[in-house]
Amino acid sequence: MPAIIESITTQLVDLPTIRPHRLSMTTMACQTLVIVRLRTSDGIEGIGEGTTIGGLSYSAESPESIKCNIDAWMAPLLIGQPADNINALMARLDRHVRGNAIARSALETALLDSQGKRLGVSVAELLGGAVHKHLAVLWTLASGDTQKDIDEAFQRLDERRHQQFKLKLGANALRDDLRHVESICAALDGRAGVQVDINQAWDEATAVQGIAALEAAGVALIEQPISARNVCGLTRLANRFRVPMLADEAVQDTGDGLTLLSAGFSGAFALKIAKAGGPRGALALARTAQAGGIGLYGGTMLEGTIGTAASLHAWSALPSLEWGTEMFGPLLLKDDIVTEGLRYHEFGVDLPRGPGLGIALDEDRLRFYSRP
Ligand code: MUC
Ligand code: MG
Repeated sequence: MPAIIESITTQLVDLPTIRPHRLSMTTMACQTLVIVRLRTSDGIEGIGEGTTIGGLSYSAESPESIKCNIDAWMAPLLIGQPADNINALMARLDRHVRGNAIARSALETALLDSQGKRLGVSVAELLGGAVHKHLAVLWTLASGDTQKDIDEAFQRLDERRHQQFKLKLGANALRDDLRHVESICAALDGRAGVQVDINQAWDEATAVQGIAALEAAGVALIEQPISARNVCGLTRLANRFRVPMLADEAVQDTGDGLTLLSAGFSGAFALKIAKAGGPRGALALARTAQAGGIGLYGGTMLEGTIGTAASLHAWSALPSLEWGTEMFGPLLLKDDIVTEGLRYHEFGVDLPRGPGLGIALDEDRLRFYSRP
């Protein structure tokens, strides 16, 4: 008799950030996690996380919509079903639910955690096995102040925590953004790599001007300079410059991957479990990219430890991640809701050991940070 899914509950958890995190479309002082707890008839609890950035400023899902749509529409499709066939359960969701990739990802993570615990294996093992146990992790400098960012970078380098840095552009005038990047590149020259993320803030003409200057300053990678919908524009920029373009908002899942490949895009894809509807969808996109000769980057939606661990299990299953990862979400948060956090050291993070995600909730802190 397979175990049956008996209940699925969701909680909104608000965790303060260690400093304001400034992106082109929002400044975050707090991150909201949607925590999913999925209980089955054999007494196992699987946990998952659905997280976005800045309310509705990153995608069409907000923390509140993730919670509401799981509670009202998605959980009822899963409750009463056998818990051990994740392909069948996700196919059932696919039949009845459009969109809502972040909510799906939270549920798929909880199902994988549950099944891993049931079989006594890690999520990475469920996904075929870990090729890597330690993954490189960059840090985003986004305090909004150039000197603070430089000080923060040197601190991270001295701690041997990060040696690649991402800068967030697009909130300021182009001239000011370029001055900011040039100062940081000059300060870090030879000690660390720098890449930038514009989060769609530029039009193509601004991008041509900006990228020429960024390339000259030694920036290694340019993430989503223009609108996610402008696939032809991103392809033109990738063909025009030597510095590679990283598609983020433009590539959610395999469908987008195929569109970019068909348009002739060359560059790299940012994988995120939240964009692809879960770890399995993100790995499917990775395979599409690999088939098209596109490099991979392990992306974050600035998730807490549960979402970050789920991503790490997925990324660990990939033979190569040419551009490393940005799985630093938990380090941006002042506190955590798990008993033991991830281990960051030697410019990267260790894959947590299973069963399941290898992560346990701290009930007291979860209660403290949960919305009433
Ligand atoms: C994004 O757009 O990539 C990832 C790192 C960071 O600082 O913001 C996120 C979102
Ligand atoms: Mg991005």
